[in-house]
Amino acid sequence: MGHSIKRKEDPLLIRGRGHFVDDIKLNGMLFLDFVRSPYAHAKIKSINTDRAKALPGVVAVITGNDLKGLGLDWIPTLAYDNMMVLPTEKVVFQQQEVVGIVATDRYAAADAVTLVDIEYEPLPAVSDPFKALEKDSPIVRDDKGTNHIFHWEAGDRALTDKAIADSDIVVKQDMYYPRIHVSYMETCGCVADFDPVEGHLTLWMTTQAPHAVRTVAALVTKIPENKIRIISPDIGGGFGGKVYVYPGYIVATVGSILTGHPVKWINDRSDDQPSTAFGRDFHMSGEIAAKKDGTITALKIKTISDHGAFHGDANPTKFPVGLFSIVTGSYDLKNAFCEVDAAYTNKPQGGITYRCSFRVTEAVYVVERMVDVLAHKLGMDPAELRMKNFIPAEKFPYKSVLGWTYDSGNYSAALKKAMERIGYADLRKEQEEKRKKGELMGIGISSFTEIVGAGPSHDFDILGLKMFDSAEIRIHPTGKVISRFGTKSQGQGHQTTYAQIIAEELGIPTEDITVEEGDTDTAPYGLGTYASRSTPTAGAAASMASRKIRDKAKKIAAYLLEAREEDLEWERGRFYVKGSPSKGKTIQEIAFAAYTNHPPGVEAGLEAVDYYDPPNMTFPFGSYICVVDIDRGTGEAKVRRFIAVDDCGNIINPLIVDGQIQGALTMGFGTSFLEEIKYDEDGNVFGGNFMDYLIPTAVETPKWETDKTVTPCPHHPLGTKGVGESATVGSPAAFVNAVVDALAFSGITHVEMPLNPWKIRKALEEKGLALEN
Ligand code: MCN
Ligand code: CUM
Repeated sequence: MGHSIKRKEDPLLIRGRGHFVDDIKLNGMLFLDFVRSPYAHAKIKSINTDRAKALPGVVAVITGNDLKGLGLDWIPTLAYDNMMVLPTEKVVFQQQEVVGIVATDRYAAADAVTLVDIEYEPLPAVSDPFKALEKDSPIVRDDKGTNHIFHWEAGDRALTDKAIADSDIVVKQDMYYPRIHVSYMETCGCVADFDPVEGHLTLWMTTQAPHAVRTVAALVTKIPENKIRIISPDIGGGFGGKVYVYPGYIVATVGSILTGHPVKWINDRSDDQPSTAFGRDFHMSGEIAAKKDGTITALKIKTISDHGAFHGDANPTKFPVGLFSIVTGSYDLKNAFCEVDAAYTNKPQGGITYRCSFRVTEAVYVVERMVDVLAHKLGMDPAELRMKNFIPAEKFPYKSVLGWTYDSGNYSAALKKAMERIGYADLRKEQEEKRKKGELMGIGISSFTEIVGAGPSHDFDILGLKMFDSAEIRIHPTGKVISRFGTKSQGQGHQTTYAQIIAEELGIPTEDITVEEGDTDTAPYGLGTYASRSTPTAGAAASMASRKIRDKAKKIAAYLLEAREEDLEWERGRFYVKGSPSKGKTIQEIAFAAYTNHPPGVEAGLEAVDYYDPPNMTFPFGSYICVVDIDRGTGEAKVRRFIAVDDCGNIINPLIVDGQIQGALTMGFGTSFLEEIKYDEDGNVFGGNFMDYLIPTAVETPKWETDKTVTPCPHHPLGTKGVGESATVGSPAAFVNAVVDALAFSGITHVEMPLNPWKIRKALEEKGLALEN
């Protein structure tokens, strides 16, 4: 632990020897493609599949009515809603799957897609959640009769209103967190193979949560759970988008059942981007109040959340908006209130994806932006305002006014370190001088607090499945280890870091430890990888299972050494007799004895399973500082420097953590400057493919500087906290704060993401700051 060993998974991947879903080729395998809706909202008057069926190579054509016969035209989502698999009466978003075509090859399937004749009657669509919540809005979901999904609130409204009324200064700011797509390298897909003789389904699929999917599949299809095997092979990025269940998985399965052949479905990019789950789409109105000296007295946030046509979040909390109530962030606030109203619109489902920690992204963005808006209003340095209001290090464990118990933290230390690294005081002087010369530069801070690691099972479940996670460790006679986990890496490096945890606990070299995940037939039950929960849950389980093995190993060692257990001492990889260090047995010798010479009364073998239910979430944090220079001609904001100081407690592998942070910063950068999916009034999608959805490449991406502080987690067996999402959660506020900081002197209080040159140029023009060509 603590060593930057290279990732064990990489040699295979970089030599093209990975095993992704599309690498699976089975005898007689057929291919599935979809006819998709050109309309955002339309009645289906008729579907004629004759011409498609007549095309050579077409084996089956599957419509909503076919699924209805099987009770599969609608299925439950992970958020207690239902979603259409294929429509029978109307379509509810553009690019929705309408008819599935199963053919002998991909090309025949794609050709047949163009031969299905569907008569639509367009209906008025609603793509704006504010309009969706108005009385006369078109209704997206006839089964619900309303576009209002839920109202949720946290905190004391009356006390917060009173604190706001009693304060010296109040500032308000509206802000929109745009709809974005994770744009993983590998699109969603599966291979479904139903064996009619055994009544057994094998489903290779791009899912982050194979066990949960299997249980839900068993309940929905009535195929017994032991006859469903879900395998998540290598996954080319999930980022939350592969927790959701998509029609392709179900129609491929039905296709295999109907045809008796394996069926493969792989989304094209331009199918995937506009139809799979998006992230964010949160319209927030913030209000922050303070005393003249900068003491923050209250925070109030009102939000309209756009969920698209189905509420499908894989949200493991009892709160419909995930962990948004972490919105008081790093600050010691006495009064806070937040409320969210969620709307159905004619868009695909989503909200909780894109390294979001379940709405923590939105919460961090709004509080970190509000603090900056307040600082500018007060004429106070944003760093000073933060330092003044941080939860002091000595107050941990800290109970927030909205109900979370933060495990540990030292926020001022992280911010101080970031300020020193970037030379904050000098930058402020430079900014002043540049402004005199008419040059625009800005400095943006974000001091975020994350909440990850779901979770304590009393508060966290998915459809009743409790949020623990698991590790199973088997040591074989020669001391080599096979370990299996209920989580599923999509690129996070679990094969390496779990091996490091076991190596730390048992002293077995990492190269002797195999880590397996993602096969429900072999791995112990677990809830999967998302919410940066793997290290806090399954990582902890690896520790606990190792310790169980150590306890048994001690018994065997005592027997071998003819000593009492109490007289044995553990050093990495070895028990020895207290006082005579040369008299000892290595873990490998003990493993061999466990199968060849185990003590009477002790079971043979050396293995253990642990299901770890964490006592609390983990609360990683950090302080990021961004410096931008703005071109008054083009409106381009260029990131000159960006320093990220992260604290995720004790670190298992610094190289992997740094990779996680750099990747997540790049995604935060994309969110802030480039990416956005938009819809026009009729629900036509813009940004549904890589022609007009911009993601950062190596060319645009700034050079990241990273650093850390270490505040161990008090309740995790290794003192670690999660980290996978921290930088996506924390960084957008730093980018936007930097751009607004450059412009604030002119009275600009906010510019919406993505901060493209066009938007910044427009803001400059409004204030007479734009240079003419
Ligand atoms: N780690 C560590 N020391 C710590 C904390 C973490 O060495 N103190 C290591 C872990 O052991 C693990 C990695 O860092 O190898 C991430 O761990 P963790 O924070 O526990 O997050 P998860 O493994 O649960 O990954 C989920 C998280 C989420 S929710 C999204 S979204 C995301 C992310 O990870 N998706 C990713 N990072 C991603 N990285 C890649 N390459 N691909 C994705 O799809
Ligand atoms: Cu919110 S994206 Mo991750 O939790 O898989």
